[in-house]
Amino acid sequence: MTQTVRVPKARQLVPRTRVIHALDVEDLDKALTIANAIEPYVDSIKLSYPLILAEGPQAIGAIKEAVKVPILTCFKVADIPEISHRIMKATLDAGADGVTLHGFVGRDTVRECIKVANEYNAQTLVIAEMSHPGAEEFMQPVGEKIAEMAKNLGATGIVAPATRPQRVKRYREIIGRERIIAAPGVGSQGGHVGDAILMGADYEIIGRSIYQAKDPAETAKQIQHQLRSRLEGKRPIPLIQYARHDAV
Ligand code: NUP
Repeated sequence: MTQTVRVPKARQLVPRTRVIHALDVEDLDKALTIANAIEPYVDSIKLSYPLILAEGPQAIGAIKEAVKVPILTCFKVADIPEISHRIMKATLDAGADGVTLHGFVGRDTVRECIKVANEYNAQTLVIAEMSHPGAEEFMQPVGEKIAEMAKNLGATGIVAPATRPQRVKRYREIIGRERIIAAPGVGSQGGHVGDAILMGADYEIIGRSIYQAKDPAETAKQIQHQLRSRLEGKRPIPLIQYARHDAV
């Protein structure tokens, strides 16, 4: 008799606070404390190499158990399709609800990653253009093609730089209204709270400004207030309502 494998259903990203917290600490206890404290002010918690290399992949499940928001992993998958397939499966089996992956490796890898993610109902964010200055060197010239590919392959969305809000605007034009844009680079990297969302992003990814703060929960709360007052009277929020995304 064949055994039925139960695939866990992934939690879905819902734009409520419009903030994804990049919880890049290296200690699980600290991560759990911060995750619990900041949960009311974020739509998702994103985990990456700093925590997972220090604490192992079971840290994904541990954080997930402690909160109700979806857990994204940011391993920026960028391998040949066969290995990317295995990375994706291991990540999703560990409890991730969504992942980031690189687009520059080409459509065979991206297609494979999306295929695996879809089996878990998990979200895929394809990195079109990174937020650091060096991304202008090689990534920016191909970013728009990557975004187009991500759209055509049915990715949940893309990652675009909050450090360059005009680029976010351009990416929104390319991917249309039914794909997510998550924009890192707010705070420590110089991006201002709200700029990327006003240019058409759905979420701003914020890490150090929150987890390195003396009081991460209070800081996340203040960021939420700041974001709300910047968006007040401007274009509201659910992603399907992006009828226009001209500059505000
Ligand atoms: O282009 C990217 N830029 C970026 O900073 C793509 C990313 N995934 N990130 C991640 O976002 C980065 O790895 C970190 O987890 C987070 C930004 O954190 P911070 O600069 O707000 O501390």
